[in-house]
Amino acid sequence: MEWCFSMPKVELHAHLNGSIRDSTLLELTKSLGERGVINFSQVEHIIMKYNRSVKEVFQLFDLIRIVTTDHATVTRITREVIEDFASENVVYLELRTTPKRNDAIGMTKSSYVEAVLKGLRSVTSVDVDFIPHGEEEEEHSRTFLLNTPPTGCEDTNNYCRKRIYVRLLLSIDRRETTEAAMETVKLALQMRPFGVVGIDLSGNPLLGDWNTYLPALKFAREQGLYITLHCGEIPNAKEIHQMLDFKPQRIGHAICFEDQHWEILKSSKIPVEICLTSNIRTMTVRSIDVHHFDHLYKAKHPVVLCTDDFGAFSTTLSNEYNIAANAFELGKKELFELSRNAVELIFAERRVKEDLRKYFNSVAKIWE
Ligand code: 6MZ
Repeated sequence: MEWCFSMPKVELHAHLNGSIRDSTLLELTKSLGERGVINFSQVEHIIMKYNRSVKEVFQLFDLIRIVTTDHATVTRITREVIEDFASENVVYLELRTTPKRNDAIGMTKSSYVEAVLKGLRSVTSVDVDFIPHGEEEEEHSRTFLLNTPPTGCEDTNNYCRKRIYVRLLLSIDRRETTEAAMETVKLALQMRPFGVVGIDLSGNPLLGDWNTYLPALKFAREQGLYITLHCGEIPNAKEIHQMLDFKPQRIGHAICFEDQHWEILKSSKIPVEICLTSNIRTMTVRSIDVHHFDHLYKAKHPVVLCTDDFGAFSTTLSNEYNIAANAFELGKKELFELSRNAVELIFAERRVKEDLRKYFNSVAKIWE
């Protein structure tokens, strides 16, 4: 576990509101209870439950939505999530979140994203790079990570400060209409100068229809945004086919696939974001020893280990690597290569990728 913790890591599938610290979620929920907005005793069991079915997970998300949707809270949880990932040596984080409207407090999708950006700017304990770099920048200026402190350096003085790249994906919720999905894509385009690199499709897989989001996803792609889709969380052969035909740059989960889907996936080489704990906890995969990570990894298909919702599933990215190490008998070198290969799957601009490659090369000897 120590290796998994100290190894530099890349997180590509993390939902902001699923990654709230337990302590923060309890504090916010209690405070709303005290103010009479919610009945704490009625929702406490949803928060405290350990194994949740897919349905119960989305009940929790509905509760989180009530608890967190105000500007100050969005800013706070963004800051905490970044601090938490940086503290376990995540050096590149692609954080996704669904822009939300809350008319009662004057929140628009745009002001929601502004609150996230405020959270990014408000991190003081680690150095955060979230503004994209122009092609014209000098090559030598892209050494953000090379100045990262050595493993084990714990002081919080300037020399030992951790560094993390953060880029954002805006999520379309499966409950949304075509117009609402389009609004999110337009917002993502506006926010590109502030580190928004792509679009995610997520939300309760039991709801919604692919054709509703397709126009917005096509538009996003035409405009050069990257796309990742939650795909195959429940058995839905037709939709899985449609999603793979769309050829997104990445997909999340890929659980309820049939032979025909594996064939298309492998020939199209679409990378898969794998969330082991999430899949086991939601019982969409029966047990770790039958998890599809194993066959994708052995087939050398591009995969990346991710947390999904580290708050909702009480995990960390280091823990996900540790689980993979134990379940699939991966050694230190294999874990490091798995982490390093994720750099090739990021959506950030070329210079970030180059800096990450250089950084992983510079620390590789420790793991070889
Ligand atoms: C599908 C998921 C998810 O966007 O409010 N979300 N969607 N499958 C999953 N796997 C279990 N985990 C999280 O973060 C929370 C939202 O992300 C989506 C859901 O829409 C959830 O409400 P944001 O920051």
